[in-house]
Amino acid sequence: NILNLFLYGEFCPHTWAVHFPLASGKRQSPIDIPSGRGEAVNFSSGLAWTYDSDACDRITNTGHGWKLLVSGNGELWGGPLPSKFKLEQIHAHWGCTENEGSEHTVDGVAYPGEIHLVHWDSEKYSSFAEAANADGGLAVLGVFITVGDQAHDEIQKIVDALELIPNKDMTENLAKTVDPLKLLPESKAFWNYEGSLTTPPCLETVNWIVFKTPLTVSKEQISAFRALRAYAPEEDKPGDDEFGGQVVQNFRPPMPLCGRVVRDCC
Ligand code: GRE
Ligand code: ZN
Repeated sequence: NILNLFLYGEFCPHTWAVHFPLASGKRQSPIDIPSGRGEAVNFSSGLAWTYDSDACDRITNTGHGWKLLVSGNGELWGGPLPSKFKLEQIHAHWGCTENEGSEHTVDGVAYPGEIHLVHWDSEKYSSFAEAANADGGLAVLGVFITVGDQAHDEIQKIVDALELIPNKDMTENLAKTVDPLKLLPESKAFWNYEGSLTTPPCLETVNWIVFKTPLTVSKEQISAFRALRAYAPEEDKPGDDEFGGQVVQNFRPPMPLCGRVVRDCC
């Protein structure tokens, strides 16, 4: 299975289109956001959300990063969204150094990382899989990660769990549940555009909402992300892999805008 290969090593983003033709489509994500040139819009209702404070209680190593599984309720609506969207999972992207790691960039500049809160239209569709294949079926909140002096309390709950899931396909209960609300930045201002999943199969079904304000984590916290292993315990450590089998980099670079409009919301 192609999706079992490490997507950022030998089978890197540049080659995805060989197996997933959509990867060279015209509404791919991420993009480089032109910050001053967005189309200013005021939606009839503001973007809103409600999340159970203990919504995330399990974490898994996907082989290309960590993913929080959701068993509580999470709903997102308003702003650019036509109906109610349900929280499915939360994951993140990061890089080898603090000069790279986010998927979206702003005026050509990357942040050290980016968190994705993935939601699906549960009013129109009956499953995540069905929604992921339907135009506008998904809504993803993107939150940039910046590195500062302060460790982030909610991110620390994730960091503490990473040593329990060192290898691909390992899943564990979180000792302390994660509150999705606490992974969102202080300001609600965001950019909005129509794009895709940033990993194969790169389906062009995502309504992207990227917050302008980043979340601050410590250097130690983002370093802990890079210690995850991209291989399963029963597999030998991939010796010829340039990354030594660690998930030190798991972001896709910006894709062409192809005339798409980026909306600027506050
Ligand atoms: C990803 O794998 O990175 C991803 C998803 C779903 C939506 C957006 C996204 O799995 O970036
Ligand atoms: Zn993602």
